[in-house]
Amino acid sequence: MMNRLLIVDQDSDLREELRSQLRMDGFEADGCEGIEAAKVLISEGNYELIILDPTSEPNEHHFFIKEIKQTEKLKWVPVFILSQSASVEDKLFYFDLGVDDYLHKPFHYKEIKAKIQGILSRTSHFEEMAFKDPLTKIYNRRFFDHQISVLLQLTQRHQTPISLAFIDADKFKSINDTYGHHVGDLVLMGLASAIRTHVRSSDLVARFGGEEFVIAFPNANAQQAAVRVNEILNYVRNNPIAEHDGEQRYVTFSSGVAQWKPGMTVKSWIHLADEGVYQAKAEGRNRVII
Ligand code: GH3
Ligand code: MG
Ligand code: MG
Ligand code: MG
Repeated sequence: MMNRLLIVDQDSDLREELRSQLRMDGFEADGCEGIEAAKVLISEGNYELIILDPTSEPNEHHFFIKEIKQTEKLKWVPVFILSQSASVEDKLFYFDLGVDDYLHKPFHYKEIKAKIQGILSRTSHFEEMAFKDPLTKIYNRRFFDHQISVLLQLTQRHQTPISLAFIDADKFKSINDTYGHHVGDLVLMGLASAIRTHVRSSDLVARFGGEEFVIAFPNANAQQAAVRVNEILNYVRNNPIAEHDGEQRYVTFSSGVAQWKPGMTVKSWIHLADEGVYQAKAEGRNRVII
């Protein structure tokens, strides 16, 4: 996957030159002249790094950087200053604001490229540590809690539906008790990967805890989401998702699906989906309830 960068610089020649060099190195970059355009791009895009030259409007840029660092959705996005000033005071000032790196003009392309690669690899290492579940390699609850509010904001802005599926593996304790915890782990890994391969990249999948997973389906009403969850259930029901000692293991799950409705909190929304899980368990498991 290519990395998406945003270059905010008044100098359009430099911007275009840098964009085309970065593109040849596999970094996809957008460019714009000033803060107003940057705000529009940021609200619609998902940038992994923002490169800024603050020299033309220093005060506006200070505010802008503070705003980025205080916004829940953006505070983890690294900010790289590309300045016309080589003064140590300026550098320290920006590092104090929370920027991640600083380079002054004129610069060598190889140097900015090396710094960008360093930032992005530290970011991805950090994200892996903070937001991924080590067993299943999918997002953890912390990431889900963060990202679900971002998705809800988008939903409200675009007035599109969004649905949530809560998934709880059936009789998981007996898998552990019968075959051992290690096999239970393999089944969880297989279930997570089956879920992930059946959803779209715009859907949000996370391990909520233990043998429980959640999927948020943007742009789907409850019926549409339930169809998708049933596809996953059909798959895991009919295909072995783990193998050990030459034996194949299957699993089923119970799921509740709930569409977000105005006025709901994330908590009440999850609770509604979880009620579907209870009902599915009560009705015999291995099913999806809206
Ligand atoms: P139900 O169909 O009612 O959901 O039954 P269940 O056995 O799945 O439900 P219960 O909540 O009683 O048990 C969940 C089990 O999942 C218990 C716990 O040991 C197991 N589990 C949770 N996390 C892990 C894990 O990371 N690895 C393994 N192997 N087991 C886990
Ligand atoms: Mg459970
Ligand atoms: Mg349970
Ligand atoms: Mg269970």
